[in-house]
Amino acid sequence: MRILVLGADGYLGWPTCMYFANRGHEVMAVDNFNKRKYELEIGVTPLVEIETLHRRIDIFKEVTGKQIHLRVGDLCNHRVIYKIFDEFKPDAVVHYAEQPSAPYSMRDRASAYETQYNNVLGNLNVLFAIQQYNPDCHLIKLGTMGEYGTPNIDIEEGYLEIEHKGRKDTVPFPKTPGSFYHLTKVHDSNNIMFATRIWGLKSTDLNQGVVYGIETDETKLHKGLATSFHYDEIFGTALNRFCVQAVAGHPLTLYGKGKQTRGYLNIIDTLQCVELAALNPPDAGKMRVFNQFTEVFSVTELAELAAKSGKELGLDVTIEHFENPRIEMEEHYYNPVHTGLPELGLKPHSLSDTLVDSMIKIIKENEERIRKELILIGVKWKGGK
Ligand code: USQ
Repeated sequence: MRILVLGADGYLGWPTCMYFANRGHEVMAVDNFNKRKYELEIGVTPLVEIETLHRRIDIFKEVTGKQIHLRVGDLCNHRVIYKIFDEFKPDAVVHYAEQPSAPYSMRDRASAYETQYNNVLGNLNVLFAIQQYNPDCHLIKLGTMGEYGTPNIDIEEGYLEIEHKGRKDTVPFPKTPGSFYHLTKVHDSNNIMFATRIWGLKSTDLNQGVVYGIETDETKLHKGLATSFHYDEIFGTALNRFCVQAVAGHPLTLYGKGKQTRGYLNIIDTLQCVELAALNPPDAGKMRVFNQFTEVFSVTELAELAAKSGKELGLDVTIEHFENPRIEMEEHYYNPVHTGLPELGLKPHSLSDTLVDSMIKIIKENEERIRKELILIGVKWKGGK
């Protein structure tokens, strides 16, 4: 297949490019390096030093003999994505090219604006490119489980059957997202659902949980193929942060009561899920939705797992409750359905099997690069200028 990966320089984008290329697909990588710009703006750095995307593509070619094509450009300029569609003619587009952090989007008005502009309008241009150049091209869009929030009922995969005043219908599942970032994914889902319906497109919305992990089969091939792994308050996700904190001797930062519960998955399962979506395209005309995670944990359970693994390696790990910078439910019902991807063949990796080897040991090897001052930066949900 001809696979276009948008957001190819990111934590998930780069491993996705290598994964598909290594399996014989023709891959084109696209990025405008916004994420690197945001990192410079805030002053954070990933744990492992990351080569430029150009260099990583060269190293991948040297190691595997496979060529990943590269285009640098901003999706918010429709000419960029139109030209790429015209030249590359993708069969599927894997779209990660969005500002990915809830805390970043809650810093202030400018960051909320940047997040909404970049994410929502970039995605809109992708939809128009598909419609203009190849309505048969399958859009695989990374959404988030955070679109649903934490409702007091089971979360279905995208749609809910309801009975109202004696009549029945299937409607999009109600959304109560928790940040301006998560809201962008809701707006994207609405735009994709609409475009799919009116233009007869093929689309899959992958509502992904919180991803953890640092290595994939391809990043292991060469030190220079590493992916961007963050532990700072802005771009680091919960478990990745806890593992780095365990190594750094920083108390694990449970926000509030610590009973916030989410779906989680290993980065290698993200790759499997995206591949399964690509190899099994949906029918045209209705957006398909998968809830993409493999296990559910509260943040306290995560912290306890990280502490246990750290202690097995001789680390002195403590867990502490910190004032919650976010406005979110700290204790709630959580039971999301996630049967679609296992039905397509997903073979999940469990957190307890992968934690020590694939994460804490690698973090330990890079211990001298940990900057403790990035663990708590102080972004609050209360609203800013
Ligand atoms: N949390 C802590 N301590 C920390 C960091 C986080 O208790 O040091 C808590 C948060 O308060 C929250 C939960 O852990 O309740 C998850 O936070 P997170 O930062 O790991 O994840 P989140 O902000 O929701 O965003 C991440 C990714 C985002 C993706 C989302 C999937 O950054 O791109 O969309 O996970 S989901 O959470 O399912 O919406």
